Amino acid sequence: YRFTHAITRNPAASIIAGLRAVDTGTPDLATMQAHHADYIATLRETGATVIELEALEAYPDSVFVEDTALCLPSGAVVMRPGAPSRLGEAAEMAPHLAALYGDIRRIEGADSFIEGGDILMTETEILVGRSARTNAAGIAELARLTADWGEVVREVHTPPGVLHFKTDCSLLDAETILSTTRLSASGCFKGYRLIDVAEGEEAAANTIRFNDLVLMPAGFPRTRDRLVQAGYDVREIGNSECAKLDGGMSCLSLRF
Ligand code: CIR
Repeated sequence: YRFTHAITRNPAASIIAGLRAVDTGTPDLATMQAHHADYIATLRETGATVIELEALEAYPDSVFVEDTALCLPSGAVVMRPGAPSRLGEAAEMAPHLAALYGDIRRIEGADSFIEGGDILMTETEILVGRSARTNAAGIAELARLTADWGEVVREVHTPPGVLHFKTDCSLLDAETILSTTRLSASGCFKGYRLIDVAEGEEAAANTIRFNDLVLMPAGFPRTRDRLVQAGYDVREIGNSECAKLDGGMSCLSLRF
């Protein structure tokens, strides 16, 4: 949760065609841009360098850069998104990561699918949730690709009907995870200290701990109070437009 860099991508006008599980209305580009600018300014406030990539009109969901790659201490791995319309986004990210990291590795198996939103990195392990976007072959390939970097990959499950594993959880510090109860009930966080989001505020589970701050979506006061009481320096960022596309705080950046 200590980072010197983040990569973001500006939202494209094509965002109105972004994927969504349930249609709750068309996202408004100007509002999304304002929220996105606030998000980037907050990351920068911690002293981190934020690399802002240009909007990609051909990929409506490309603002959600997290799904395209995994940035680890030893190198970066380019993902293979399970959403067909998002497959090309990973290739767009690859050259930027190659420029920053030198060597990069790629998930390549024709049957392997994995999106960054399903991956929660802690200090000791990489948890990857199987979901509609991430399959066992993708997880196994990630484990193979990162074993010589000393990474330990553990396969877990994203709750049914939930887009990504990290839709429902976030790492708050070395031993603490914020989670929905529908996810923590599976027992996958044994050994970690857990903070549950308040009932009815499940959409608050996708936050990011970024250096000294916790960025969380605005509008979830009971969960915010729990985090403040636990001692975290919380910043609320507007997320109304990304939420229409099942996106949140973690989706909007790659952090390393
Ligand atoms: C999608 O369905 O792929 C996008 N509309 C939302 C992606 C959110 N990404 C994330 O949680 N990491």
